[in-house]
Amino acid sequence: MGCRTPQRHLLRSRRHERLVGATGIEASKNAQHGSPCRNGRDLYQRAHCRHLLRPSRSAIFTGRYASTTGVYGTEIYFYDHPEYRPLQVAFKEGGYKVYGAGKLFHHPAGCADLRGWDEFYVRTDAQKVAGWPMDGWEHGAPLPDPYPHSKFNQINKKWAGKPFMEGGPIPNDKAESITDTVRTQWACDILKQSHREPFFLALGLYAPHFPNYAPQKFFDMYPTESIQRPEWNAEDLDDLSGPVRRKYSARKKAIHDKLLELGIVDSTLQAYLASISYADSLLGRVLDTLENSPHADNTVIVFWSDHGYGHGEKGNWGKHTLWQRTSNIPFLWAGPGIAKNKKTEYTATLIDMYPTLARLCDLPSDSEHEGQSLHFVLKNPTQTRNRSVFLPHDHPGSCAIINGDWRYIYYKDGSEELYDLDADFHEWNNLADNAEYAGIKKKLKAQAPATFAPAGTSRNTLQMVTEGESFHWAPKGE
Ligand SMILES: [Ca+2]
Repeated sequence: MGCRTPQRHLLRSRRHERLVGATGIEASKNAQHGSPCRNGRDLYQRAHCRHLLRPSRSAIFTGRYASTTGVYGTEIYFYDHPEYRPLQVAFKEGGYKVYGAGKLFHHPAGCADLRGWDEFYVRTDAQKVAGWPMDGWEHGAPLPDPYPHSKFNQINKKWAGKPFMEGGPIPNDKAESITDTVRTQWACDILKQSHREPFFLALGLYAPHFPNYAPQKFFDMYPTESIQRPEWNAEDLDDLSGPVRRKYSARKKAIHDKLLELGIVDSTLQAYLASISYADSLLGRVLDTLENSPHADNTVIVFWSDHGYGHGEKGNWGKHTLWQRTSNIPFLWAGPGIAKNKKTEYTATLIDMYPTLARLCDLPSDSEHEGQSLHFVLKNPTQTRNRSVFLPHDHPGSCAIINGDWRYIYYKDGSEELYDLDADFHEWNNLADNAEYAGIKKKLKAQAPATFAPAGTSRNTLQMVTEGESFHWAPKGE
């Protein structure tokens, strides 16, 4: 490590990649069962991706960073920026039939961008007149017994169905009634059809995500006594700035320490792993259906997650941070013109998906996209170039800049962090104050957006207005 010059650091290989980047923990059972890099089917191009958080769905569908759209949280891009052409509309205008189902957008009512879809599936007609919520566990979906299932929530006298830290098994005989299964089967039925026109099919699985409910058989794959916990460093927060240290010390006390006290760390991890394997089984169902369909040889597949997840690292359980555990995701491609059984070291981001699909599927171009088409690296994974990508925080002015193994974080209060993930995969050693890396820090910071768009219109100032099977947003009181 010591022999490298700072100049070389900005483009170098990453040696500590893991199989399933989103988990934050090694999910070895998944590989046996059929992970996103499925057994016997490792035909994906794999790219690192380090982007996102809540606004990632808006970023995917608009091809723009939060610093441009103003969607740092739960703002609605199609309210503030109706002029943006979302991905599904680009497919529609490109001559495709367009189908969608599941958690593609933020899941509460009023967040689905209904433009462009020939069919957007929800399970009940009641959802269509209620603003198209894409909840996974409402409207009659099976729930675990007891409910809530997690001790964390059972002792919470204010439990109101909020799913944070919740998880548990669903009886196997109800597996086909779980929302993700129902939506997957709908997508498979679309794939089985003969299509006279080209088609775009998007399926958003809720799992893995709190509540981590999944069929019992997937829990059985991960006995709690065999759970491998992530590596935690008790002194990890010590080298962070005061505000960041205080925030995550408080969060650790409220959540991480409570899980340890209740003795439910392993069962919480078990539920997460079970949900991953459940989602993986549904992915397998889609791939099997596609392979047995007339569309097997001329379909581009992209598999992604909109965020990763922390499991006690830096005291954090969840997302909403600028650290790599919450933004490192699986990003896998397959199809005509894409190299098979390869991975790449290229630094990619989810906003690359839209321009990549536009290139591969001959869609109308959009010069305002801030990502770039990955077609060249999908064809030849060794064609990496020096590149920085940007990860927004949940407010303007704070962000992470990622380039290869380097991650530079700055907060709007002036706090800084710098990590070398090649030497320090866990991001335990904050190098921001180390003069040796001042040049690296400066180069990365120069890649940050010059300005941040103000946050978009707050949902608190808007009301959703339903009209038959559609809806729109309007200022409250109008
Ligand atoms: Ca540290």
